[in-house]
Order: sequence, then C-alpha cells, then structure tokens
Amino acid sequence: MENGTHFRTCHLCEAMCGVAIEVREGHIASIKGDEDDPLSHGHICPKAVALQDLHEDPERLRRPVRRTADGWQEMEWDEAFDLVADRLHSVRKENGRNSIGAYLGNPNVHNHGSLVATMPFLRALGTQNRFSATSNDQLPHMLASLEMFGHQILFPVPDIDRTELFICIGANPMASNGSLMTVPDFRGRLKALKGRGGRMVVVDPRRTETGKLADEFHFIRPGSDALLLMAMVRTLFEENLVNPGHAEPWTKDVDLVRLASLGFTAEAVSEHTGVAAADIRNLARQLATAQRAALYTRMGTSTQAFGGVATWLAYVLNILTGKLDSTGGVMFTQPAVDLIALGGMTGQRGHFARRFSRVKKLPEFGGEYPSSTIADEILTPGEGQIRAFVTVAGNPVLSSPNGGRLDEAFGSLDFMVSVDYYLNETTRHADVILPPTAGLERSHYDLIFSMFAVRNTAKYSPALFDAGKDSRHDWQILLELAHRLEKKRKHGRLPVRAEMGWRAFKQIGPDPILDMMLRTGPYGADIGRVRGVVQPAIDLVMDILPERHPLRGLARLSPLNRHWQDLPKGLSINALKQLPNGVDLGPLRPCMPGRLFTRDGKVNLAPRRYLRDLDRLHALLSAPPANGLLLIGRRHVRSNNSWMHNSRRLVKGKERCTLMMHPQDASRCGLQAGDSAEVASSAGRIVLPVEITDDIMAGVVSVPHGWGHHRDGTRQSVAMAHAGASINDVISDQQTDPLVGTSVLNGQMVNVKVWRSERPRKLA
Ligand SMILES: Nc1nc2c(c(=O)[nH]1)N[C@H]1C(S)=C(S)[C@@H](COP(=O)(O)OP(=O)(O)OC[C@H]3O[C@@H](n4cnc5c(=O)[nH]c(N)nc54)[C@H](O)[C@@H]3O)O[C@H]1N2
Ligand SMILES: Nc1nc2c(c(=O)[nH]1)N[C@H]1C(S)=C(S)[C@@H](COP(=O)(O)OP(=O)(O)OC[C@H]3O[C@@H](n4cnc5c(=O)[nH]c(N)nc54)[C@H](O)[C@@H]3O)O[C@H]1N2
Ligand code: SF4
Ligand SMILES: [Mo]
Repeated sequence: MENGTHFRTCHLCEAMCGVAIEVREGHIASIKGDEDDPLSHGHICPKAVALQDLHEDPERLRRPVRRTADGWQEMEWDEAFDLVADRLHSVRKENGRNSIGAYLGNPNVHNHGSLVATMPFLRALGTQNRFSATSNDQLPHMLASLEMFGHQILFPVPDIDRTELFICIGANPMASNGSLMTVPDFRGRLKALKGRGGRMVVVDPRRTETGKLADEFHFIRPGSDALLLMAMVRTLFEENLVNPGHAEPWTKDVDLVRLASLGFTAEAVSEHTGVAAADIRNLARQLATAQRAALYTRMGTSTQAFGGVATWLAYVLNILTGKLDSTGGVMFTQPAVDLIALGGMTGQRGHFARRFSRVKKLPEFGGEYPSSTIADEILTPGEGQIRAFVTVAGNPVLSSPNGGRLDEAFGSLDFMVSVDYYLNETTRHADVILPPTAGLERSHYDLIFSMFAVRNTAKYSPALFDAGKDSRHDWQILLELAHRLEKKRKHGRLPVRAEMGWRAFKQIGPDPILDMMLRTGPYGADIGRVRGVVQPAIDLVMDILPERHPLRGLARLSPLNRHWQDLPKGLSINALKQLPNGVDLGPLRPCMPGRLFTRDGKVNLAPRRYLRDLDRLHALLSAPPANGLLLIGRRHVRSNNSWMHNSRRLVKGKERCTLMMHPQDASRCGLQAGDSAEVASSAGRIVLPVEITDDIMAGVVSVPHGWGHHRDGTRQSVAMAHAGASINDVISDQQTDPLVGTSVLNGQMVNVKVWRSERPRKLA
C-alpha cells in the first residue's frame, strides 16, 4: 500500500466512525479520526487503534488449520475446502439436511462480502437449523417492525441531532456508541442537544456512563420495563395526551391499546418497577408535550423476559405522541442501498413462527431459531438432531446462554467447521478453521448500519492492504463451500448454466453487486430529464398493478420511486471512490406512510400476539416483586463483545470484568471491596472480583459479557492473560421471552457469596 493517509470506516461497532489511517512502508503508522467524515466528524473511540492490533496480531490465523492428534496443522485452501465439503455432505447424506447446524455471528453484519455470500451459502447447506446473534440481541425490534410496519428491518431511529428530549431506556450509548441508532460521538451530539436547551432522561438499573450525563435518571428493576411503558401509555389516555398527529390517518387500533393499558396505572406498577408513580406520569407528560422527542430502547429492554412487549410499547408510545416519522422524533434512515425496499421486493420482509424448533418448540424468525436452543438441538437424540455445525464469525460459547453446555454440545459433534480468524472458545471445537482476511484487507461498505444511522451518508473504501494470493475473503470462503456442496448434492456435476453462474459469482465478488445496488437505489442513476415523460406512465401502471406485484417492488426500489425524487443522485462505487471521506446525503426525512409494508398501508398499533402476551404482564403485576439478586450485563468502550481482548492496548489497566454490586447487597453477602465473589445459578458458577458501588440499584448485580478466556486450547495469549469470567456461564438457556424467543440475558436471578480459596480463579 502506498505511503500516505487512507480513509475508511471503522467496522468494529455500529457507529461507522471515519478513520484516517496513515501508512508508511507498508505499515500502519497511525490511526486517527477522519475530521471530514460526514457522519462522525473526526470522532473515534479507543477501539479504533485496535484495528492495527487486529491487523498485525501474530495469533490471527492466516491459513486453514485442521485438528489432528498432534495438534493444529496448517493445510492448503483447496484441500481444506474439499475436506469440509466432503464431511458436511456425508453428515447430510447420512442424517438428513437438518443434521447440519449453522450459527452466524455479529461481525457478518459489518461485512458486505459476507452478507452477499450468506444466502447462497445457507441455501447450499439446506438446513432449517439456523441460528445467529439476533436472538441474543435485536430480535424484539425486528418482530415489532414486522408486525407494526410490515418489514423486519424498518427500524425507527432517534433523530438525535434535532430532538429536544431524548428518553433512553435500557441502552448505554456512551459505552456502545449506539445500536439500531448509528450515532458516532454520542457525547458530542448530547452536548449539542443540551446546547439547544434539550434534555436527556435515562432509565436503567445502573447509573451508567450515559446515566451520569442525564438531566433526569431513574433506576428500574430489571425486566419490569413493559410495566413502566404500559403505565406511560395508560397515563397518556388518562390525561388526554394521546395525539398521533400526522400519523393518525395511517395508524389503526389506538383504542385496542387503550383497552390493553387498563389496570396498568402508574401507581399500580410503581412498586414492581421501582420507579415512583409521579415520575412515570411525568415521563409520559414530557414525551407527549415536547414537540420534538424520541423514546429509545435497546439491549436492556430487548434481551429480557418481556423484551417483546417492552419493545412494542416503546414504538407505541412514540406513535401515540406523534413522534414517529417527524423531525426530532424517531425517523427512518434512507440508505443508498435500500435493503428494506430490496427485501420488500424479493419477499424478504420477514416472517415469524412459521415453524418451531424440534426440541423446545421455539418459533423461527426469518428462518432462524433462538440461539438459546443450540445445545438442545445438538444434545437431544432423535430424528433431526444436529451432528455437524458451522460457525461463521461467531463465538456462541461466550455469547449465548449457558456457555458450559454449548462447550459440551460442540465437543460432541461428528464434525465442526468455523469460518473465523481466531482460535477461541468456540472455534477450538472445530475440526477445521477457515480464516478469512481481516477488515483492512478487504473493501468496505456498511450495508447494514447505513440503514440505521442518525443521518444519511454513504462511503466506500477499497482494501487498504493486499493479503496476498494465499488468502481468502469471507465471501470467497462461503461461495467456494457453497459451490462444492451444491456440486456434491448433484453427484459431482452441475448443469452448465448453474456451473457458469457459480464461476461468475466467484469471479466478480460483492463489489459489482454493490455497485449495481447503488446505481439502482434512491441516490442512483439520475433520470432527471426523462422523469417528466416516464413518471406519469409509471404511476398509471402502478395504479393498476396488484399491491404485491414484483414490478411495484421494482419501482419502489429504483430511482423511479417518487419518494426519492428530490434526493441527490449519481451514486456508484466509482463516484464514492472520488469521495473517500464519504458523502453526506442529508438529515433524516419524513417518508411515511409511503414506506410502510403492511397490507392495508397502516401502522398496526395493536398486533394480536402482543395483546395475547399481556396475560403474562398482568401476572407479573399481581405477583409480589421477586426477592433476590437480578443479574444484568454491561458494555465498556474498550471492549467489543468477545473478540477484541487480544489487543494489549484495549485490555491494559484496571480489571474490567468485575461483579458490580450495591453496598447493601455486598454487606448482606459479607463481601468487601477486593474480595472475589462466586455468582451461581442453575446453569453454572463463575468467580470474579467484586466492585462495590451505589451506581447500581440495590438488588441488582452486573457482569460484562464476552469474557471467560480461561478455557484450554485457545490461541489468544493476551486474552488468556486477562481471562475474566463469562456471564453466559451463569445465564440459563432455559429462559427465553416466550413471545419472541429472545434469550433472557438481563434479569435472571443469581446467588452471590464470598469465594475464599487458595485455588486460582479459573473455573471450568
Ligand atoms: N464498546 C462496545 N460497544 C459496543 C459493543 C460492545 O461490546 N462494546 N457491542 C455492540 C453491540 S453488538 C450492540 S448490540 C450494542 C448494544 O448497545 P446498548 O444497548 O447501548 O448496550 P448496553 O451497554 O448493553 O446497554 C444496555 C443497558 O441496559 C441496561 N439494562 C439491563 N437490564 C435492563 C432492564 O431490564 N431494563 C432497563 N431499562 N435497562 C436494563 C444495562 O444496565 C445497560 O446500561 O453495542 C454495540 N457497541
Ligand atoms: N450476557 C450477554 N450476552 C450477550 C450480550 C449481552 O449483552 N449480554 N450481547 C449479545 C450481542 S448484542 C451480540 S451481537 C452477541 C455477539 O455474539 P457473537 O457474534 O457470537 O460473538 P462475537 O463476540 O461478536 O464474536 C465474533 C467472532 O467473529 C470472529 N470475527 C471477527 N471478525 C470477523 C470477520 O471479519 N470474519 C469472520 N469470519 N470472523 C470474524 C471473531 O474472531 C469471533 O470469533 O453477543 C450477545 N451476547
Ligand atoms: S465507536 Fe469506536 S469501534 Fe465503533 S466505529 Fe467508532 S471507532 Fe470504531
Ligand atoms: Mo449486538
């Protein structure tokens, strides 16, 4: 790579910060924030410099390895692909297509190559036993979007740069930099909000880094958000504050929501939630009366026992107060590659509960079962039992509930392959590991997070380094495996056309596809001069075509869509290459009801499955509040899920994998600062240092996730030296939100006691 400064997007988290990487003599000399990035304006977090650590990490795998009796052995790519395709094929032949399980991890969504190759890969695997990080994450948001707006990824995003009131429940953007709200430099944006006279309210069981900056902060008992939000809805009706405003004509079933909220008064839910009734009422009033306000919920309200209902109610509150699709409220990003419109056209709007998992009968969403049931499906004998497993960019042993049981399950498989560049807690169980290139060695375009950003932007970066001939990108690995598997299924020979198709796909890769999507998207080709002639004809045709006709979808997707008429035009990869810092496509714009995908073109405010789940909420309200310690997670700005602890720069300093505990609880358990605590549940136990602080609500304890690097047989020496303990070793896989199937990662009950032993803190 030439000497000089190269601009690209950091792909580590959802924030999409622009980075300026200075390269000298083929090496990274520095990584700084890109002042000219139209979204992040120079902001980066400490993880950005770890891009270099990741790039240079000698322990990052660069060639395929195979497990042998004498340890891991390197192999040639061709040999590795053959072996994997062979073994997967024979497991499938012997035990049926569902005997292969597949798990897709979080980094896939930061990788446009993977995204393009995943579909054909999964089709070639042919299994219904698919899992991903979604069910440990944003699944309730996807269900709410599907049920209410008719499309699984049409997410309302806070218009934070123009709001006057930001209500943040169960999220910590100061640490996470936002989620389903791509918001680089949250601190700066918050400062600007306050500078305009705006306010932030935070509701969380822990006074987080975000909570500390709030104008108003409330502790809430974990798992009780649905009660709080329902009482806010109740307050709106009681106090005549319901006013969907411009959304009124395209919103239905307001009255059903009113009926559903009966009984959930602020006074009634106060004891359970731990939030004073006056504060709940006041929250509802603030949301209703502020002209520009956004209520936002994320991980804490999503991955809990009532995550489905809570997420729905958050959407409902924004709609009842007229904040949906209005400036300064919650709006919809209009990305340059509109996967939402594309999904609408190809029938990928999403689906739910079309089939159920074999063992626990949990519902699929978009063809995936909840990850909390992976171990059940591997360990329970019978027709359809998983015998072989594929992981792509995932570390479920640390990221999914009951990691100990997953360890056992992966250890029992006939065959496992991991597409991953680290030998870690999950991939150590693989028979073969296929390592892809790392982020700086491939081109980058953020297909996913451009859809959820607080401003419309687009940016393309070519690969910064060439990893050489003996390397493969994720997309190359996935397509090669898919091709070989398809061939085997057809007894070694594909029809000529199919064979040519595969070869062409492998030849061109994701970028020409991306280019085509950019050119045909909302900011694509400029049909300016012909629009006057073409548009009326198109409108006429559209009127007579049935609602679900593919041509309608096509028009919706193309520059012909009227909604996109005024947007800037001319995007393509070439155009973006001329603008290496990225291009600003403007603030969020109202787009409803035109972008709704529901059959009747209305927002469905009261989908029946949520109403049916309210019996459970009534039961929660009538039972006495649980007495015991409730476990929640947390994130830290220097850590990223489970996989960046091999960067010395990120793990140095004070130990961060601690048990946070309120002084009252600590003294009740006989724990003092510096002690080690044992946290136990039916799933397992972990030991970690206690950190006593009144920043956490009494009755709640917190442990970050992604740690627990003590397991044998991994190859991440820095991470092992800072092992910590895995919260998911004590989170039970028996608890899911029965409505959606999401793992209950927040709010499970645990026992805590003093750990006194001369033995080292390592637990299996
Ligand atoms: N530094 C860093 N950034 C990241 C990541 C990372 O690992 N590290 N991960 C990325 C990913 S994959 C994601 S999905 C996002 C997540 O982004 P966020 O959702 O902002 O992430 P968290 O920090 O987990 O915030 C969850 C908050 O919910 C609170 N909470 C827990 N239980 C409850 C509850 O029952 N009710 C309420 N109201 N609050 C509760 C927790 O105390 C915590 O403050 O972050 C992304 N960004
Ligand atoms: N208790 C608890 N559990 C949680 C959470 C929580 O808040 N609390 N958060 C949940 C959330 S939001 C998420 S998103 C999940 C994340 O869960 P996962 O996606 O399962 O785990 P990660 O830790 O992101 O691991 C990513 C893996 O991908 C590999 N990898 C990194 N980059 C690439 C790449 O470019 N290509 C390939 N092929 N591999 C790559 C890494 O080496 C690592 O093995 O964790 C969830 N688990
Ligand atoms: S916040 Fe940090 S990790 Fe996330 S994109 Fe920005 S620099 Fe990268
Ligand atoms: Mo996530």
